[in-house]
Amino acid sequence: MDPKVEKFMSRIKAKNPAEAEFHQAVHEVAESLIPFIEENPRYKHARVLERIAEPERVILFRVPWINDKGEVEINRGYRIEMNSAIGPYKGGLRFHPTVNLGILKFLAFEQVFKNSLTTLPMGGGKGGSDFDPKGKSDNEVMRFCQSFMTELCRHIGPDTDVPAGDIGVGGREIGYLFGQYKRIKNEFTGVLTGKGLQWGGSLIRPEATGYGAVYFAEEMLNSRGDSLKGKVAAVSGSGNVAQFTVQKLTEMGGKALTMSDSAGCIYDPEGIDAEKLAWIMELKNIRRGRIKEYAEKFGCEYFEGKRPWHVKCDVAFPSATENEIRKEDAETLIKNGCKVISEGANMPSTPDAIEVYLRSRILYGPGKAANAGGVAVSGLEMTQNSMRLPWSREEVDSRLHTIMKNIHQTCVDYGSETDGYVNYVNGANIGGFVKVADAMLAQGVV
Ligand code: NDP
Ligand code: 2IT
Repeated sequence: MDPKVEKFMSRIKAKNPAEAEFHQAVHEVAESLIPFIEENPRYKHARVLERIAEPERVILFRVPWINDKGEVEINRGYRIEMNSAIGPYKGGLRFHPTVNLGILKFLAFEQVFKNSLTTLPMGGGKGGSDFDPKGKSDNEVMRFCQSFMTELCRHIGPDTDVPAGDIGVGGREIGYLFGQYKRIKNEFTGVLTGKGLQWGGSLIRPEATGYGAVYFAEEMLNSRGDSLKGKVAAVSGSGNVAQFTVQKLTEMGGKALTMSDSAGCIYDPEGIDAEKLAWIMELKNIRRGRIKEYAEKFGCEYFEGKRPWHVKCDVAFPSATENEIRKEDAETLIKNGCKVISEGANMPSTPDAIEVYLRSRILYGPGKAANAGGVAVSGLEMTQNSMRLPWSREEVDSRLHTIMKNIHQTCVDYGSETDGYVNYVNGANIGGFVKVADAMLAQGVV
């Protein structure tokens, strides 16, 4: 390891003990940025990287609520306000039992660079709770959301901090959160994104992350004179990001062979076409069932407890959660001919899996670039809310497409190596850093 990176990381670890995912995210960025900062001493003298790695504010609170049996339950709520140099804090809320401070700090840290890459004026933040929506009734979810927002509402606002969805937080939760915010503040504002279309939401926001990850894969392939047409893909997850990845991939002439959830994965060699996807959307978004039921319904294989990386594919779209592709999975993917990884999820590949991709010179689009379409359309939702004027589906989709092309170009500009190989990790980290760092320099030591 570069001794400068090692020294920087030992301070981060000492200051943020027991936050493994945060260390992992910061380490990856430090490896790209420390050599760049050595060549650009203005960032070094102002200690910009050290400041970026320290949240501007962390809010941690009790979320008490009453379940359907009349018992009191207590969860923990968080909001990490990471960086506001280029706009209000912006980023999702995650409700999942694994949520802790280190996970949300890694997500907030990634969000700062991602939001900068979109070119829109958004700072970085993330929040959530260890609340598990699985198996809870609608009423329980509503009471939890109301209690969560009763505290969160004093910290957020349309010009201060604008949360959205992430794992376990979709249209239903955003509705309950928005209702409670409006009730307490007596204000109808764009304080959350991912809202319903009748009350300030944007067309294409639900689709945006998955569509964006597919547009990004297409851009990477185009750079090598290829395209997604006729390609077969392994997709993990079966939530928001995975569903719209499969939809757009199919529209663009590719075929998704797999989807998964936390219990296992399905493998459908015929491909998950539009009709089967509609069935999955009903299963996951309305009935809230398990992906295993797909195998029973359509008569294909189901692998209990497995992720889909053993399946032969041209492209992989990890779209479930962090660290879901390990070194051995990366080696299997490459051995089976996979040439493109476009990350819909945040940090789905472990550092040694990323090493395998880069050594193999495949097209690897890291999450902060490839999944930026979601927050980009959140930014467009904020714009429409400010104008009090909604855009058409075509307008939003074409802006999303342009943003993904621009992010790709930024990665090429900052990540091209002497032999022409594009290291999208360096490209995204440096490309995302420059705008935030220059804003921090201009605004003084704050
Ligand atoms: P959803 O809650 O809609 O879906 C999550 C999916 O991933 C489900 O299929 C879930 O399975 C699976 N999953 C979640 N946690 C685990 C786990 N620990 N192990 C195995 N499978 C798991 O979330 P999203 O689709 O919104 O988010 C997916 C990923 O995309 C996350 O990494 C998120 O941070 C990232 N992302 C999301 C954006 C958005 O706009 N929503 C934007 C950018 C990134 P199960 O139902 O069994 O839990
Ligand atoms: O990780 C992410 O970029 C998101 N969950 C979306 C954030 C947002 O504000 O739309």
